[in-house]
Amino acid sequence: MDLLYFAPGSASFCVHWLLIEMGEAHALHRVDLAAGEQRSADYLKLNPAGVVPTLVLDGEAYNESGALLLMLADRYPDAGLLPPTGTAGRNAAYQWLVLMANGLQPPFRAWFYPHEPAGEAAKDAAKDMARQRIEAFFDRVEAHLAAGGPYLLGDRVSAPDFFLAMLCRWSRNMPKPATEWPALRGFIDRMRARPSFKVLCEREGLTEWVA
Ligand SMILES: N[C@@H](CCC(=O)N[C@@H](CS)C(=O)NCC(=O)O)C(=O)O
Repeated sequence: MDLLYFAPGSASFCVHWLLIEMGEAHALHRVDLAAGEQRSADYLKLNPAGVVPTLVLDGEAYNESGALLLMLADRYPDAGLLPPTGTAGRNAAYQWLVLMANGLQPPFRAWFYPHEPAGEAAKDAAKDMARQRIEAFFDRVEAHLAAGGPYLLGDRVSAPDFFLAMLCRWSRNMPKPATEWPALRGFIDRMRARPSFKVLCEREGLTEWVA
């Protein structure tokens, strides 16, 4: 059975969500981030970066939430969460996932771990830069969704949407949360309305940013 190492509300959120959305049986291991379990010798064997998520498929451990979404969509094609290989839709799915993993997730990491880019003394500057990069990215997604939404690939939900919704949720306590962009707000409301989202929040014990 697929096994997900997760921590509530973290980067594992979108992977857990997809497993629930697809209705696939899976086991969960909750990683105690506060206790530093992610840096234990046993966990580092599964995830050398010492972060969640890790997904174990057929006995192999895999890392990187964006990549895990693609693996799951390929593994369970009946869920229809990626367009067929070689089509423009599939190309757009790769583009958006890599774009978000490169351009949106890293400034969130800097926002939540502001000492990492340049040390404790530069935390405020790191947060300010992170906020600007996140807002600029939301501007870009807003224009895209307004022109061709309501989802990233148009009228059908796909794996990258679960990644985007997770990242939007991370902005909920920022000065300008994703819900302040109108097309993004519509997207967020659609994603929050999915029955799988309710189940996910219940399973992870989350009460914030629940529809
Ligand atoms: N790019 C990685 C990022 C993973 C990541 O930064 N996870 C955070 C939680 S959102 C984590 O495990 N933090 C604990 C730590 O860094 O000690 C992914 O998407 O899988």
